[in-house]
Amino acid sequence: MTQETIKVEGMSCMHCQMRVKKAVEAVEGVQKADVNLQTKQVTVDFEEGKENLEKVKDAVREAGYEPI
Ligand SMILES: [Cu+2]
Repeated sequence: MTQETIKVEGMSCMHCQMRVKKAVEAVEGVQKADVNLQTKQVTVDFEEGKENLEKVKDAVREAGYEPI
């Protein structure tokens, strides 16, 4: 398992937090996503060999938030 962390702008409440979590966890190769509303950090656990941060960022954008 490989862990990566990105920052996401635009989340303001628990609803946003859940939306981002669900969007990221729907990406192929993602085992788990932890979204921290305070630090704006999204910690993503990938299956070995299936790391794809670009797809994660696309999913975040599609959900209506801004990955940085
Ligand atoms: Cu919200």
